[in-house]
Amino acid sequence: MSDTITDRATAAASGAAATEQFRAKQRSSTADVGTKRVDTLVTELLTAAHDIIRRHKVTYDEYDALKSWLIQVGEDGEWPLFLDVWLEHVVEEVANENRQGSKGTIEGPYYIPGSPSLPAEATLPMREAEEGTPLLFQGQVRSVDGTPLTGAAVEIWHADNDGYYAQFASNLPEWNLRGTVIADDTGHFWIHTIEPAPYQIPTDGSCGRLIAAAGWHAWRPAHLHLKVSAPGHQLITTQLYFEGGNHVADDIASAVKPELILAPTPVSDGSGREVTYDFVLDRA
Ligand code: MBD
Ligand code: FE
Repeated sequence: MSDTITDRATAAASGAAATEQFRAKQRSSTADVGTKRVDTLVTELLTAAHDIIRRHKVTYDEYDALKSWLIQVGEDGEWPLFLDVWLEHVVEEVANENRQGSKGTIEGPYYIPGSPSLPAEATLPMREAEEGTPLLFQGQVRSVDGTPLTGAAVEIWHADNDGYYAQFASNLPEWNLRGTVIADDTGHFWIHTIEPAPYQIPTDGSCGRLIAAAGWHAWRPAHLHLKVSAPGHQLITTQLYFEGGNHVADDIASAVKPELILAPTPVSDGSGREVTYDFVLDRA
């Protein structure tokens, strides 16, 4: 499988697309971070680095290895991947620590806004013979007080049965396995899709080189990405995983939480699996 990944989702190709996407959707510009805040955060970051260099007696060879690796991360376009895999989970933890409703987790580098709008019961855009176990993902969107949220939007995006994301790998239709499902009057939705495969960080780029150099593995467990929103409520960015799947217990991106693990059951007519998961949104 890793050979196929290298062919169809090279670090340079997926990295360039992720960098371009980030520039288009960036939450705010750097100008919004005040001088005092930059001073505090960057001083503390540098002080931590100085301390590590002293404690581990970092050599000039190691310093040059770092410098050349950092240059390469930018050339590969892998800053979005690097940051979302190794830092975003703590930013998400801090951002959402006071939420009462459903847990969220990281967005990752492969979200694209504006996916096709679909009715409350819908099949995600997919190829004619899309491979993978059929999955019916259904549920209800409610407010923290239990009120069903009429017309809530459930944006979903996920990898295919080979671990590829549309618009970040070649040979996939533009919106493959991406859609915005509008829940019905009672906040319910029924999404027909296929189960995604685990995701491997490209092995041919800087992140892959770091993983190999450190002796780590390169895998994220299979997951559905979601953004769930409704008027007057806080949007939830989350991911859902599959009980018993590979790397659920050792996600390279540290983004699994116990509340986010689905346990789908076989559909009685043998046509795949189904699972129910409800979203509870905090008030804005
Ligand atoms: C992914 O699919 C992903 O969700 C994250 C967070 C990082 C890399 C690839
Ligand atoms: Fe992902």
